[in-house]
Amino acid sequence: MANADLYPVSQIEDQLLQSNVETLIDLAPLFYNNTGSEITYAVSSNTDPAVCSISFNGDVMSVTGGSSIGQTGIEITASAGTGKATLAFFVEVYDPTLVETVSEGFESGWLPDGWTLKTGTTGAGFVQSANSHSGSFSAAHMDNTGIQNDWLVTPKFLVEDGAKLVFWQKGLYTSYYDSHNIGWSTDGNRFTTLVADLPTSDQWEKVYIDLSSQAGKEIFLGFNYKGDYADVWLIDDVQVLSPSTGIEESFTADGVKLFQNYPNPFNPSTSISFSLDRTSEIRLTVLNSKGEFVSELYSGNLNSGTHSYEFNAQDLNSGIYFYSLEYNGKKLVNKMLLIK
Ligand SMILES: [Ca+2]
Repeated sequence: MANADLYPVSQIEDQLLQSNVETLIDLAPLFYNNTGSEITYAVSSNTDPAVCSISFNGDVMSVTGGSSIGQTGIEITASAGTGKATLAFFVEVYDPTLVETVSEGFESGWLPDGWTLKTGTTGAGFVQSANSHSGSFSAAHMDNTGIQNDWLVTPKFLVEDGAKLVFWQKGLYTSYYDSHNIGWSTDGNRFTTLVADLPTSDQWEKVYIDLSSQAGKEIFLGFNYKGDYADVWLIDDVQVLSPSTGIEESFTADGVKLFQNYPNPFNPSTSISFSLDRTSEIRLTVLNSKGEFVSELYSGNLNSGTHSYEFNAQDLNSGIYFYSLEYNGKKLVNKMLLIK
């Protein structure tokens, strides 16, 4: 109910936040308050609390990115005396330490490497389209006649615990009967529904789908179009984002210490240090997020004491890397983050 003594005078900007990072917003300037009472605040709606948590300290609102990436809609209610007023905003949370297990923008030939199509009864099925979210092309199920039941299938990948499918989509002529579904499969042929009847609009929008229910499995994901005359479903910038692989991090053992690289995150170079308590034969290497060899920084004998080596990632892509110190048949591993 509108109240003449308490109402918003400004909006809260939508927030783009890093996972586990807090931002503070002063709410006092956002409300006109002539009730004579102090305002108290509460969260009246948070569509996905795993993405973002909210708390209040006086007029200051703390917005903290959760452990789960995604989007959430927040509504807060301000109360003073008998007055009430609300403000709504969106929060998107990202996590730069996640690894891209699948990444496809549909910019090169059709189909992309490793992707497959299963085409149903009649119709054109999925094709490359010039209506894109980014770059020049997307994947699209185009308008056509007849009964259609078509699948655009990703390459097979291992689902890490906490992995998410993220993509952009848009629908045209959605008043026709149709349904847009996501399925998973271990053989690329028989699919089980993961999400049925995804709503689409005529604006590009980002979709997050949690893959935790499939964790530990190697699967294909399929974008499934079912329809009878029909609309257009555009898909672009498909990613599967996963926590990095299960490389065990350890920093100290037997009087040997592997220090956190500095700076971290870094771009493009960083210093990696370790200390030895006696003369040792060592090997210092850098691995990518899948544990694959990237570079050797030193191999040979070193005296006791602290040693530092520079790692330059000029030619590498952003993401998680590991550095590994091997000595006396043992290994210490630590993680570092390149952000370009
Ligand atoms: Ca594209």
